[in-house]
Amino acid sequence: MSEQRAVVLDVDVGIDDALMILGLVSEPAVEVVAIGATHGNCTAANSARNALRTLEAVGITSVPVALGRESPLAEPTSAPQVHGHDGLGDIGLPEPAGSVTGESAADQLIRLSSERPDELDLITVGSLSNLAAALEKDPESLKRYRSVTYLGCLSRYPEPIVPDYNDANVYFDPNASRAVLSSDTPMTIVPIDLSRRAALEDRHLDALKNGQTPQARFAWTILPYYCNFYQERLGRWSASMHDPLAATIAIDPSLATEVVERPIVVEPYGDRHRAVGRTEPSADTAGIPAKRIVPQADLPRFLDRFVDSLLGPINPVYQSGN
Ligand SMILES: [Ca+2]
Repeated sequence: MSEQRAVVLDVDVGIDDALMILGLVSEPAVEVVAIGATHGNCTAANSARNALRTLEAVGITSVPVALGRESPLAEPTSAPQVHGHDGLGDIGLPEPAGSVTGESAADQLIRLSSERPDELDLITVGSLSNLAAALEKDPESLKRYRSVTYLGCLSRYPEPIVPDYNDANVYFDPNASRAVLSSDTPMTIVPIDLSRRAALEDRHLDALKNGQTPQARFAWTILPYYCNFYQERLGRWSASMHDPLAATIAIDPSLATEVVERPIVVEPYGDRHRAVGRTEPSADTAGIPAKRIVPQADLPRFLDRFVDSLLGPINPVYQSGN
C-alpha cells in the first residue's frame, strides 16, 4: 500500500529531530539513506553526535552521518531551555561509538543528488546552512531530489500565529534561509504555525511511557525535558512534534489537508529574523518563486501514526550487511 521512499535528512538534533529519526527508521516503506548535521537546537557538532546517539540507541550503525556548517552568527543563541545544552536534554547520554563520515553535509547532499537523481526525498528540519552551501556550489543540486520538505516559516502573518513565536530554523542563519527559500528549488513548507499545534495527547504520552520497543524507550528518555519546557506554552505537560510532522507529511502527503502556493520572504523581526508566506504580491516578493505551504493537516491522524510507528519494529533494512 505504501510507496517505497528513500530519504535524506538534514537535522539539528534536537529532541524533536531525534523523535523524527526514531519514527522514520520505524516506517516499513522508508529507508533513511544518510543524515547531514546542521546547527540550531545545538551546534552542528552536537547535532551529529546526537544523530549517532539516536541511531545507536535503537541498534542502527549503517546510516552515514555527515557534519555540516556551524552558525555564521557571532553569538548563535541555541535553545538550551528547549533541548538542553547538548541538544538531548542534558541527561548524560553516553558518547556515540560511531563517528561522522568526514564528508561535509553539503557535499553529501550534492553527491547523493547526482548518484540517485529524482529518487531521494530530502527532509530538512534545522537551519538551512547546509542546503545553502550545496546550492552555492551546485545550484541544480537540490532540484535533483524528488522532493524537498522543510520545517519552518510562518504560512502567513499576522494570522494565525502568536507574534512572539520563534522561527528558529530561519533566524540561526537568515542569509542561508533567504538563499534557499527564494531559490527556484521546488519545496514543500511545513510552517511552524501548523507544527506547534501538533502536540501529543495524554494517550500518546502514556503509550510511549509504557512502550517496550527501543524507539519508545529512547523517546521516553528524552521527552520529559521537552515536555517540561512546553508545559507553560501549551498549558499541559506535552510537546509539539514539529520535525516529526514535517517528515510524516513528506512520506505521506495525503496528511496535508490544505496546500497553498506563496512566495516566502525572510525579514528582520525584533533582533532576529523570520520567514513569512506572502498572501499578496509586494515589492519584496519580486523574483521569489512561490513555495508549496501546508497550512492545515490531519494532525490527529499524524500523531496516531507517528506514535504507533515508535511502538512497532525497526525497518529490517538497517540490519543487512552490518
Ligand atoms: Ca529540528
